[in-house]
Amino acid sequence: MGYEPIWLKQAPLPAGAEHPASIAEAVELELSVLRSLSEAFVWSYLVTEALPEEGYEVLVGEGKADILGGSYAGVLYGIFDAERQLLLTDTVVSVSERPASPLRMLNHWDNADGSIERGYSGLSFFFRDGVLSVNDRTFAYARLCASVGINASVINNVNVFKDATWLITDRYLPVLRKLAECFGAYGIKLYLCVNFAASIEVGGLASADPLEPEVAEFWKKTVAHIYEVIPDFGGFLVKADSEGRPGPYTYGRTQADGANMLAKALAPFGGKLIWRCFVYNCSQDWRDVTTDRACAAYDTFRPLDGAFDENVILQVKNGPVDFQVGEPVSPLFCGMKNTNLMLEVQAAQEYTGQQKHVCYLIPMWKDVLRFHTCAYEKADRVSDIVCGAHRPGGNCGIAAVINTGDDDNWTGADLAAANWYGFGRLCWKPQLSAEEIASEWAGLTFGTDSAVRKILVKVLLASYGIYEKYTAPLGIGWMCNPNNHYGPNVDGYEYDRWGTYHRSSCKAIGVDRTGTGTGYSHQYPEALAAKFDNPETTPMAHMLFFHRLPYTYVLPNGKTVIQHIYDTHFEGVEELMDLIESVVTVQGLIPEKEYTRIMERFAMQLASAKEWRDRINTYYCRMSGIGDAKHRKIYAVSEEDLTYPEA
Ligand code: GCW
Repeated sequence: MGYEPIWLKQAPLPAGAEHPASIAEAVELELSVLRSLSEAFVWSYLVTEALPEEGYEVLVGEGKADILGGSYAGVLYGIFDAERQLLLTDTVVSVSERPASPLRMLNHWDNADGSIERGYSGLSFFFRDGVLSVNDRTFAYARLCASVGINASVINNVNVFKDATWLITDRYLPVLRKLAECFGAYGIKLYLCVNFAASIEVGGLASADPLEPEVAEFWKKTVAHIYEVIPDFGGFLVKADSEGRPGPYTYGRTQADGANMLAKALAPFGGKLIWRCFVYNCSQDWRDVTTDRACAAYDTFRPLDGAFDENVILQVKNGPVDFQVGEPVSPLFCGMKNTNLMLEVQAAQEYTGQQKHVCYLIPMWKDVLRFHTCAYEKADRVSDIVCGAHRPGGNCGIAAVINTGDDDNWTGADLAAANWYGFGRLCWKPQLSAEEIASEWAGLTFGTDSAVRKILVKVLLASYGIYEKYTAPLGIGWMCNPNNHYGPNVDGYEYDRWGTYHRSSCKAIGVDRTGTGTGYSHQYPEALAAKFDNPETTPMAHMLFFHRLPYTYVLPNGKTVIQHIYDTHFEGVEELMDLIESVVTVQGLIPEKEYTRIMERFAMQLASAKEWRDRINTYYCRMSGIGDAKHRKIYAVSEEDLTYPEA
């Protein structure tokens, strides 16, 4: 399978160019691209200690432009900035930049057999049938990543099985070294996910107890050997005690015991240990209404605040449950002041339409990043916390479960590449608006024709809101088909073990997570707890996440819950149809291949959106017995079952 240069297509490498063997070579190569884009300037560069390591300045003078970087990586980022400027504006102005987030990381959920967990863009381009390869595509990937400032990549799934458990051994280390060199040429560090039970599965020990000296010794030796082969190896990412994966709990140890043991093996080499907070009971009894999965991560980790080694970073999903379309921000960002934190978002659209639906996620991620945690007097936003405002030292950042695969266009849907592009840009500069990012991406990918660009930006910006409207209402989440998580199924998870319930009855819907309910809201600082305890001050997007409300409850927008459900579901589909109609006008203005692919996806999205609308509306109409005030088509069995609100 081939691959397209997507947002770098207007900045191709010189024909026949060799892969750079070092970052200095990548800088030279990229400089030649810059020269081919503009002869109006004499281009030169300089690495200077006067700038922060990854920072850069583009200094434009009479007929010349100098690119200064705090390192070769800084210079490289400066060159990509200049390329972007030239492609979007035809000229270059002076800029001075440094990245906001120290770690700007991609998490691939690629399995060694080549499949991708929650992958919607084909198979892995790293692995196939247990074999890892480094090839043209890997270099193209590294270049795309560097062009948006990504500096770290975890190439394998957090669920580490079978062959992947052996990545830390000589079976894979020689080829991993090649991969690390390819990445290194673009300023990217290689990280691996490890199996917490590797001391048993690979090491032949009887235990994976983190306090067992033999186990610690196994990891010390393993890590020392990795660094012998790959001197600039980044470190490990670990999913432990979660969804069946092994972890310290098996031995009665804490999450800190597990993380610190691995961190100590990495510390002498400057390696980082990233430990996920996605720990919850996935064998809940649905009859048990007192256990609330939303509370799990905070309940587990908050008591351990301050107990982690300096090179440990806890990686926290943006919301307390699992990448639903509109979750509140995880309270761990408020409560872990003595621990290094990293934010995890999901660009792979597991619950947001699986790259069949357009869903530009930058607006949602921006909401997370600018959320006030109320945990500090100043600099209390999530972005401040994950960018190191309170814990300098560089052990923090932002990671995205990425949406790439071996499809020609990398992300299955052409428009989904905006999430990959935008993720990198947002990590670099969280102040960029969702619109600026969309506009950059559209201009780079499809050229600066203003009609095309305007429409694509409009589509991207509207997409998240539309998706939110026609799927599960008011932030309640789930209601999707079990396992594959695509399409509507209101009760798909209702009587299952995953802790994800809506508990709809004929009178009310939602879970009471206030202080008098499951108590989840009180994991936040007082000001936020008070806000979320009151439906009048709870954001509409999270209303049914925090509250159990009667269908007749009047929301802050003046509508009853049931009417709001009907209205948003009809509107979502209508707005989608309008959007599709507007995209028809770019036919002939963008390449036919891309246009056809985009339209094929829209057809799938529209069919699915209608299914969502009709299932949700019908379910709640039948359940509540309340008809739509506007008498639109809902599939209630009999009109006699329904009452109608006064007009
Ligand atoms: O939501 C779940 C996904 C799993 C994933 C898990 C996680 C990698 O459905 O596929 O496993 O989250 O984040 O670990």
